[in-house]
Amino acid sequence: MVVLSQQQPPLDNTFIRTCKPVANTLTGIPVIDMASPSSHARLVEACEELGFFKVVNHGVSIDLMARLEACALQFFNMPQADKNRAGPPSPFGYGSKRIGPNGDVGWVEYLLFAAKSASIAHKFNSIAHEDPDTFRRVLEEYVGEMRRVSCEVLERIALGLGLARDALSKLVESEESDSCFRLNHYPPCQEMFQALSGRNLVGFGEHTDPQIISVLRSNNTSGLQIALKDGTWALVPPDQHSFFINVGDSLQVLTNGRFRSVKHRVMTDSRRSRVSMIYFGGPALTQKISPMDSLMGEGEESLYKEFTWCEYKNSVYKSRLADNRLQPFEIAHTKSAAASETDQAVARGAGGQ
Ligand SMILES: O=C(O)CCC(=O)C(=O)O
Repeated sequence: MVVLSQQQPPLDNTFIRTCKPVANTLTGIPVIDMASPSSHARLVEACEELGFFKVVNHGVSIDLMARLEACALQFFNMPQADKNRAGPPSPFGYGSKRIGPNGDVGWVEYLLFAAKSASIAHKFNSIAHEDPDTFRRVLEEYVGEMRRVSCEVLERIALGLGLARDALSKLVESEESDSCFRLNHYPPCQEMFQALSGRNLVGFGEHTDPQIISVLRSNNTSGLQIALKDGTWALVPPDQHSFFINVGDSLQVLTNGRFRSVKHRVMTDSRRSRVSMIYFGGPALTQKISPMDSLMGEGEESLYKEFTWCEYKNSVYKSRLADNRLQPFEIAHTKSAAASETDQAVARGAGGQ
């Protein structure tokens, strides 16, 4: 009798990154009701504490979200060779498992677009789809809505900070704004379940978003996690009718570190595919980014050197996802002589000398 081996074929682990499962579910996510005019202070608090919040009553039609998700799935369900025609993502287009040019990998495939009509139309010349015109129209409509939502959120944040209403939104609203849009698909990983030995498969590794603000919507499959202030990870329960907003690195710099650019990552669900759509609101390439004078307290020192968005983008492009990408722009402050003399005196006092 011939006994067939029950062993699974070895996994090609080039694209496999795993993590310990996280038990902590984020409860008490700040929920901002866009229909209520009194959300400014809560928004500022959410940006300071978590760098992350949820937006409801945003005015975006659920039907539009569902139509874009359906178009995206039609694309991702096509044969690999057809999808590859829209790649590589250099930087825009279709990508699979490789994220960026520096060796980051994840269990994800994606379509990345510049958030401008002309650029979207151009990209659609290489996108194979059963109804490319509908896909393009729905995508453009959705991206327009994301620009509106991100500007409305930024207006409220600005008011909450005591700035002019358009002080932040104008950076994203400008014709030259360098925003982009990403459709991610995380196929389920059921066939690998055993080989993962209880660990989670990384879909998108930990990172912060470099832009000003990101507006994320996913289907009802879980997977998103954010890092809390103490460095621990928390699961974000999905909500397909709402948007999750991330503070990006540029907004952290504009507020001189008062707001927190939130570190996040995505784990693959073993049974259900996750589809997410993210609008990354970025400024114009020539826009200078540095802490805003009007937000600096008396005597407060800038924590960052000034850079243009183009300089920061180029620097990010050379880094790995998990790097602290603001680090090359941080200013190390030594305490003033007077302050350190006071410290020394306090220390002497504490030592009883
Ligand atoms: O898929 C998600 O929910 C988040 C993905 C993400 O962080 C990204 O595309 O930058």
